[in-house]
Amino acid sequence: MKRTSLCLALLLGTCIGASAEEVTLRGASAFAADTTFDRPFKAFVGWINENGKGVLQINVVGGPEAVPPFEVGNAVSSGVIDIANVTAAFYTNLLPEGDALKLATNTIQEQRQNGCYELVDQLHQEKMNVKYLGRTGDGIPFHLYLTKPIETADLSGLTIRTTPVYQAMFESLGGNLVRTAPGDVYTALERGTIDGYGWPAQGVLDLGWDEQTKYRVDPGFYQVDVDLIMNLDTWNGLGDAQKDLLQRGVEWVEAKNAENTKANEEEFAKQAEAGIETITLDGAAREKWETTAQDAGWEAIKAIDADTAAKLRACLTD
Ligand code: 173
Repeated sequence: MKRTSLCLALLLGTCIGASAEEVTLRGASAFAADTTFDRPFKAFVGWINENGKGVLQINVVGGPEAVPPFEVGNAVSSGVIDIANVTAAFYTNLLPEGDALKLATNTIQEQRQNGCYELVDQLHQEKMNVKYLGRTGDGIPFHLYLTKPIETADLSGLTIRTTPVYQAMFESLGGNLVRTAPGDVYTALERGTIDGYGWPAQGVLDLGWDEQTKYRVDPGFYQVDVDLIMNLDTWNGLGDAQKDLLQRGVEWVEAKNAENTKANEEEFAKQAEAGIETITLDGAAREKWETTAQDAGWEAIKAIDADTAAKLRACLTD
């Protein structure tokens, strides 16, 4: 009997590794369904569910309404959720160094070549019991959006919504900062409790924030990291075919990062149509803006762990 089922399994090609049976992972996204930073995850889940029949499926249990964005890291770390779509800025409580991912100037494909992916994966495994699968968002910078104009790289007198992404930079430029999840930005703008917010080049219109936004400050800075992370115990319990499927799915969705430069341009055109004016910092103001972004960003990582900061800088900016 046993031999027959083993042969059958071999014929069907599903008998590799510990978990030959189809596994269903519980997934969650830190970004609201059908908004910019959820779309690559949705595509990834679709790819897995299409190509992983009989091997592995992902059931997305929800977005920020199900798991608050700043809790997603904890949920994956503890195994409440198996796999998630989340930026490292939302789990700095578990992996403060993860904030360096935004400082990458190269692509995830380059990071897979130069060993950076392994380093980032190792940090996730050791510090938060998480397998780092990969990243979307390459090629999308962050910007400051405002309801009041600025003339130079000076944010004093302004209250700005932040996350760890913008914290060090905006603080160095004199801003008053309030940290909120994306879901609280609209109301904060409407009530006038903030004068602006940090957000990537893409997504403002999706969220309806254009109604409350007057200016985008250029240039952008840093690079979005929206990471696919997985509970390490769940990962370790998978068979080779399941791991291979996930890795192929991740690389498939990462290849789409190349579309982001064009998408940024399209988004800027839509922002302009929606009445968002561009404030372009030039000359000394631009220099200060860009230098502060880099210096304050890396100083913050160095203050967490100088050795890790040096290693990450070497491979994220080579
Ligand atoms: O502004 C944010 O909420 C934030 O940190 C972020 C990071 C990556 C993608 C989108 C938003």
